[in-house]
Order: sequence, then structure tokens, then C-alpha cells
Amino acid sequence: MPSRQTKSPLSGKIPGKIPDGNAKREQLALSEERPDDEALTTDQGVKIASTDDSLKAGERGPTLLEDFHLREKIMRFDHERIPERVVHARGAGAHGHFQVYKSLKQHTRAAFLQDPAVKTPVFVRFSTVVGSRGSADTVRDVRGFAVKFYTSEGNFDLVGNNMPVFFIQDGMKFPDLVHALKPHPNNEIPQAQSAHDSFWDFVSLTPETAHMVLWVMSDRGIPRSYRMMEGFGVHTFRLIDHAGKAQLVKFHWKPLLGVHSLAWEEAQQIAGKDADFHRRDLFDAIVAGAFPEFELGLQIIDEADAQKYGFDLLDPTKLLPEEIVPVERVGKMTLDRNPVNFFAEVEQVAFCVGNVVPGIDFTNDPLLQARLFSYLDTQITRLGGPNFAELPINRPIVPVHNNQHDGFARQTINAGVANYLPNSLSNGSPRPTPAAAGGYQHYQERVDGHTVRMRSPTFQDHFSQARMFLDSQSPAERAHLTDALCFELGKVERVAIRERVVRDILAKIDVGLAETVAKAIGVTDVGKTPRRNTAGKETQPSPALSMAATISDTIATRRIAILVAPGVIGRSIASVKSNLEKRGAVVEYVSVHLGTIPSSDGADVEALRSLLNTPSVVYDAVIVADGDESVTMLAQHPDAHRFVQEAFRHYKALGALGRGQALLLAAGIEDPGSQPGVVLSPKPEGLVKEFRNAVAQHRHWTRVTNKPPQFSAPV
Ligand code: HDE
Repeated sequence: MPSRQTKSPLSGKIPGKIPDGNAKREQLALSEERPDDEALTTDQGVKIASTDDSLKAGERGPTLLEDFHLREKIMRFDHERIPERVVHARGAGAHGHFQVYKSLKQHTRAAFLQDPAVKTPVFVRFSTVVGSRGSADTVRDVRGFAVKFYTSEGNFDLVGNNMPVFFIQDGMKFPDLVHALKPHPNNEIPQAQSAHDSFWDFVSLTPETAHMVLWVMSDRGIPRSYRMMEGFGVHTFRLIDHAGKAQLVKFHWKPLLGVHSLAWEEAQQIAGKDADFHRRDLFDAIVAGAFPEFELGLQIIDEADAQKYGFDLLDPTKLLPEEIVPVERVGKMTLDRNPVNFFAEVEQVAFCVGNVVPGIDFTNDPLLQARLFSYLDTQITRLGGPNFAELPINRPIVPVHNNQHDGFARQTINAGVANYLPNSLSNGSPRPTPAAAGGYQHYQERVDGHTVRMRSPTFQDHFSQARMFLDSQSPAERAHLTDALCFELGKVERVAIRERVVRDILAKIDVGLAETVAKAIGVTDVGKTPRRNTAGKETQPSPALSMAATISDTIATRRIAILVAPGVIGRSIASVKSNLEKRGAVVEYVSVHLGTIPSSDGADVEALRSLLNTPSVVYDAVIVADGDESVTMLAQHPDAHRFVQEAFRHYKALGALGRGQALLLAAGIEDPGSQPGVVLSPKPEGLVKEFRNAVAQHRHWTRVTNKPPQFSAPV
């Protein structure tokens, strides 16, 4: 509990303040405890004389039960853990704010979307889905993208993913999907992986997974950073305007740094070298002031047009191509503050899909409907009872008044006797607010039907959009996707499952894809499907689904390693470094040891990292500095060879100043000057511009690396 609290943090709105971008920060500060020159006390406030030795009967005697400090300290320690999230257990979070570009009053009455001057505080949690809390960040998986808006009308939670569709169409199948995806129940293997029998068994028997499976196998499943991925609300929601008119809407987040991924081998290596890669990346970017920014995008559809796209907008395995209904960018979210305490904020935050504000409403998407129950329900176990909305991170910035009382860990002290409605004992308060005055009113959709347990016939086409996604990939992306399928299915031990995936899923999407994968995984029969299956509707490719055309004109926040050793020419490389840093890159010297690296020209450099503890997989690009002695030493160092070899294999920009190219040659990179993304120059001025451009391109996928032969067609 706070030690020096002057105002109740439970009172919601901070007295005298209009909610703005800082409102949540100020509210949270009331719950913060920052000991600074304070006495150590028990939970009861009693000052403690010693916390190093337990109370004993004699120096070597037994510990006494009356040692209340020991008992309390151990008891509190014993209960520090809470259950991890049943899915999305591994995550990272950040605070920020959201501002709309112009009023959206023609679409919605939601207060936070009316006024461009209003800064609405937000808390965002990014996550992986399958792994446990301690699992690695860079595994192949869907990423969660959950945003809590603390609006002036209460909390709105947009609980999305980095992919616009989902595996299943009905929430009834969610426990089956997650059981199949999580480690096997007998041995809890494998951790944070879909490459195992039970997941692919489920896929092979559940054709509706086809579209999402391709997304997960694509490079979207291994993002470079949480800051460089899109977000999607997935379901179709409703916006309601002041007159009560509804429009359908799909929510998007667009990262201003572009959408970028890792290379698969790189992702696997990072999982071992820096399991916290994405978490660290988010935290460090915010510390450095490089605040992640995402634009909110809306696809708005008139209800009358809902049926005209050839698929059902209530089906969450389908997306609405941006080429058909453009994404209108309506505002921007900036993440500018790290959590103060991971547990209190990132772990205790409780997103609930049902948290909406007036002007935003649901549709009958059967996946969404099940989520409306699940998120509220799961917090009861995870956060220990029904009072989780009182936890500091979950409180709205507006006042909360109702007759929902008591329960475990209740914080609010509800005064008075009238804890019911109607009452006359407290003026009929707290009283409902009419819709016209801001009370939430559900959209009055007309519903008529029989009570049935069935899937709508409009949900039956499972392959057209999967094919559209595949056809929209660039050659390199398609090759990566194919390799990922070969990898994952190659890990499946039961041949019958591999056969079913090839025959019943892949061949129905694209026979060429099925044949390539079949060959790699020892399956001979791809079925009798025609070469170009037309069971579903033919769809046009959607260029927006490829990452190839994403933003690639900035090196801001890109991590660049400069390899140096004693004898380096310090001045030239220092000027390269400062040039790159001016454009926002994070540049670090990596050497044979940490500390000062003596130069040949009196301009010594400081190595922050050493080859021993830092691999090139945690950088976006590598430069080899100039200097005879330095390059000779690096060329004799196996770790330096591996450093540049891996950067080359992972399609990263490589630069060499002067003699530096000798290391590239020594590491086996043939004719480096002719390789895409490899920049050589004798002088810093000649290097930087081209190298900056090479880094901004993110990866040079067309480079032919010395990888062992891949099963996909060459790109
Ligand atoms: Fe979730 N999901 N989900 N999910 N989900 C949870 O809620 C669930 C789905 C998503 O950072 C849980 O608080 C069901 C789609 C995110 O805290 C749980 C169904 C999408 C997060 C739950 C889905 C998501 C969760 C676990 C099918 C993208 C992490 C802990 C009907 C639109 C939120 C928790 C955070 C978390 C249930 C499907 C996104 C169990 C039943 C589709 C980003 O309630």
C-alpha cells in the first residue's frame, strides 16, 4: 500500500484535473511507493532493527516462531506469484497516449474520438500467445496487441493481434485450439512452438484454420520488433453516432516504422542469445526517447453493404482487403513511458473485450461473443477475485460508483446503507444516466431466428482468402512461408498428420505449395485436387498483405554493430558512427574485449560489447572499421568470422571501411562488393549514404547466401 498517500487513488478522477494524456500517470503515481531514505518497516508499519538474521534460541539454536518479521517476510515471498495468463502469458507493456487527427463525429459518439486536442492515456501490452511467461520472445507465433484507452467516458479495450484473422470461427473451438497448440499434456513439450503433432493434427482436421495458418507461417509470425508490426481488431465491430446510426468497422494499427520481420534462423538464434529481445527492444526504445508510434486505421462499412464482399463480415477467418475498403488513418498512438513496476502494470493489467464506451458496440461474430465472456471470467482466477478493476493499472480515470460490493481484496470503502436500487436513502444514487446524456445503450439490432447449434453457410469457404494471402506475398516472402511449413511439418512425427495437412489443407489452397512441402516432408500423395483448386472463389491478390512495400526510408532505432580491434583507425569510423546516430540509429562498437580499444591514430574507441557475449543476430547491420592491425586481428578471430557470416546469411546490411573488407573475404563472403546490401568504401563519406539506404531497406532478401539448399524455389 502507498506509504505517503494524500488522495485516494480509488476516487477515479483526480480532483481539479480534466483527463488528459497525463491523467493515468498522475493517478498511478498516487499508488507508487518509492523509498528514498526511509526506514524499513513490517507491513504493519513497525520499524525493523535487523533483516539479516532470524530470531534464534542461542547462536546455533532453532529459529523461534515468534519472529514475526521472518514469518511475514517468508509468507509474502511464498505468495508472490499469480497464475500466468492461460494464453498470451509472455508480454511487455508501455504507457502512452492517443490523439485523433480530426473529429470522427460523423461515425461515432465516442468522446475520445471527437476532439483532436484531447490526449487519451493508453496502456498497451504486446505478447506472444503460446509460450509460458518465461519463454523466448522471437518464437514463431501470433503477437497480441492489446490497448486500454482510459477515456473520459470509461475504459475502452481494443484487444487485438498482429494478424487480421483468427484460426477458428466460433469461440466454442477455442479450448480445443489452445489445447492442441500448447505443449503436449503428458510431457509439456514443446515450449512456445506450433511445430508439433497435436497442433498440426488439429489443423489437418479443421479446414477453417487454413488462412490463419498461412499468416503464422509467414514472416508476420517472427516480427523484428513490437514497434514494427501492425495490429488488428480482427472482428467487425460497430460505431454508433450521436443519432444512434450504426456503421460496421474494422480496427487497424499501422506502425510508423513500417512492418518488418526477422529471418527464421535469426529468430531461432535470438531465442537462445537474448530471450528478452522484443521486451528489451521496446523498453530501450522508450528510454532512448524513440517513442513507438502507431496510427489507428478504420475500415468503415455501411451495414447495407455488409453482404456485398463475397464473404461474411462476421467470420473472423476473413479479412476485408484494403484495396476494396481503404483503411482511413484517423489518429495516432505514441508510447512514451515504460512501466514503473512490471508486475503491477504489465502482469496485473486486465484487458476485457467487453470494455467499450458509448459509440462503440459489438457484432454477432461468434468468436467475439465468446470472448465477451472469457476475458471477464479469466481475471477471477488470474487476479484472485472480482475486484481486479480496482487494481491501479485497471482503474478508469473517471469516477466509479455502483453497488457491486465486497469480495476478496476489496479496496473501496462504500459508505452509507443504500447498496441497492431503487433507494430513497441516498437520493436514488448511484443513478442510471439516460443514453442522451451519455449512458451506454446497446445498439438495437433486430434479431430473429431459431435456436440452433450450427455454423452459418456463409462461413463455409475456407480456402479462397488463404490463397489470396499466398498470392499476395512477394517471391521472398512466399519462399520463407514455404520453408516455415517444411520446418514445422517436418517436426510432426506422425506421417498420417503430415499427409492430411498436405492433402486436405495445403493442396486446397495451392497445389504447387502442397507439392513443394510434400517433397520436403516425405509425403508422396498430394491428393487429386486440380492444379489450381477452384472450390472456393477466385480472389485478386491484395498488395497490402505483403510486407515488401512497407516503409523503408528510415534507419531510426536500427541497431548497428561496428567491429573494431586494437589498431583501428578511430577518426574515420567515429565519423561514420556519428553520422548514423544523427539519423536515429543505435550504434555500438563490438570488439575483442570491452573498454578502451587503442587506435592507430590517437582516436581510441570505447567498446560497449565484446565478441564473446554479443552475437550479430541482435543487430540490424554490421560495419567493419578500417585499420591494418585491427582487421588482421579480426580476420584471425573465429567469433568475428561468425559475426559477419551470420549477418550476411540473415540478409543484413554490411559495410566495410577501407581494409575492413578483408574480414568479409576472410569470412568466406565471395566478391562482397557485388552482393546486394554490402557497401564498401575507402572513405566514410563514400560509405554512409549508401549504407544508410541499405539499412533502411531492412533486409536484402534477394541475396544468395551460403545457406544449405532450401526446398522452396529460388527467388
Ligand atoms: Fe484472447 N484471451 N481469446 N484473443 N487474447 C486472452 O484473457 C480468448 C482471441 C488476445 O495482454 C485471455 O486476460 C477466447 C482473438 C490478446 O493481457 C483469455 C478467444 C484475439 C490477449 C482469452 C480468444 C485475441 C488475449 C487470457 C476465442 C485477437 C492478451 C488472459 C473466442 C483479436 C491480453 C486474458 C493481455 C488474452 C480468451 C481469441 C487477443 C483466456 C475465448 C481472436 C491480445 O480470456
